[in-house]
Amino acid sequence: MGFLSAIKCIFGGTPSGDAVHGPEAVADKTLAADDVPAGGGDADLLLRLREAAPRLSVWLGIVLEGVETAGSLLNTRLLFLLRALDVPEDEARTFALDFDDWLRRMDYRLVEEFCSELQYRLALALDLEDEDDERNRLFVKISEGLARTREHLTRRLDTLFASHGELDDEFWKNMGELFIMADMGYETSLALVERLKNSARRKGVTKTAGIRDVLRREIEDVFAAPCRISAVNPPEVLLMVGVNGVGKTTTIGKLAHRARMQGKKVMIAAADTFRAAAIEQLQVWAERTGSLFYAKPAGTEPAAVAYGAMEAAVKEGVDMLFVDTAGRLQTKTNLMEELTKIRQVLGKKHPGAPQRTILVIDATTGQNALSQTKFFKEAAGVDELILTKIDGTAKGGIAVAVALEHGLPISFAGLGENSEDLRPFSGAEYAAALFGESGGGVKQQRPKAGNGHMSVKVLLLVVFLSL
Ligand SMILES: Nc1nc2c(ncn2[C@@H]2O[C@H](COP(=O)(O)OP(=O)(O)OP(=O)(O)O)[C@@H](O)[C@H]2O)c(=O)[nH]1
Ligand SMILES: [Mg+2]
Repeated sequence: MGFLSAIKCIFGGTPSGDAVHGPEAVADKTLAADDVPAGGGDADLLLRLREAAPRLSVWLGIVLEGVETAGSLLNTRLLFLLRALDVPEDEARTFALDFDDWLRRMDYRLVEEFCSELQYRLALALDLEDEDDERNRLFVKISEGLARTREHLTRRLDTLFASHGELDDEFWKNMGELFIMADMGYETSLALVERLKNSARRKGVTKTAGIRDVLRREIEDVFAAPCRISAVNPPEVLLMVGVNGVGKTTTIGKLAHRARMQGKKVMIAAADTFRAAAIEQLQVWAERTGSLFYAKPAGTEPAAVAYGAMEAAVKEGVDMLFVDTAGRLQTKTNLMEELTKIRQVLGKKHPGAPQRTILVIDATTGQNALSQTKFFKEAAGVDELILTKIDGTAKGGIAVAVALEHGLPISFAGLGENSEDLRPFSGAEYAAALFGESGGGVKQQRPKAGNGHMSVKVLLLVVFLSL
């Protein structure tokens, strides 16, 4: 089933269970759109779309010309674009209806307030996230976040290269110091220098002039994600852990949004029972993303919430269950044991759960991120990392240190506070952003995910447009 059909199905279903709250049903609402004949009544607009570069941002730019606010003109143009892409009529309408509903709930009126979200939704729904256009948007954001680290790093690298011609001991010693200053930590810096030395020897590089490229490739390799079996017996359970305020709850909201846009049925569970406000914050995300929500009163034992949520998720037949946990200091043994208990309870109810225990790390954190990873790995068996707040003054080197020291993949990068501000992490792009190169032509590392239903249509259109 395509994403749009799936979303309709999900919205059509009525959730049950005491503590489970479903998304507001939108299927019976009507969309305020001028009626455009299927196949496109506006020949001029269609011609312009055909003649434009086959990129989502370009198409969106064309259909949004003259549209300043949400309303019937926006809906009409959106439907026009989807029809031009040969999206089935009912799926196109459901997409537009869902977006219109989201605009209402968020109280957004102006195009500049929601344009980025619209492009993100279309990219996910049309399976175009790996398109150059989208990758460049991500690269620009990562680049901005890493600007300060890059500035320091490139300036120091330039000075180092200028003052050394040969790759001698003095050069490597200075290189190590440079990494330490870029927040990579002592051990990691030494390890990275060793890797670089070996790599340069293998490639026959003996002069400093050739080392920049070796360095970038080495950093890319540090982030190379191992292949793993991704198929799971649903529901797939994601347990979110980390210290206070790193962005666990927000990241759950963003991941839930992605999953919903890809047609998945999602449940979010509030195992952070420490504060009532934390439960409410999560509930807002559940409502915003159209996910089911599971909670018990504040003060309930977190493992009891995990138990109930797992049961409800199986009963509801959800595809993904996100379990939020309270922020905790990695050195507080009793709180870390609580995580072990949550894991055990989930696994007992649903063999293999949690399939993904995700440690969220704030990219503006310094060396403490290494200790966070160590302790959370021990207590909660971390499978992957998500790096948040890269849009802030990210300490670029810390990601390299954590990946190198703990050998954990970084799956996503958080680039802001909105639901769309989360993108698959790419080591190649990160390395390029760190060393000040352009994002164009950066090799993809991640396999393409998502449904292929609408992408086939897009592919056909692109082929058609290029004839
Ligand atoms: N700039 C930026 N802010 C973010 C990002 N992710 C989260 N935030 C903000 O960081 C703050 C804390 O986020 P939460 O999601 O509440 O963090 P948490 O880890 O759940 O916090 P606790 O539950 O209190 O431990 C909020 O103001 C978020 O909007 C990001 O990628 N970029
Ligand atoms: Mg939280």
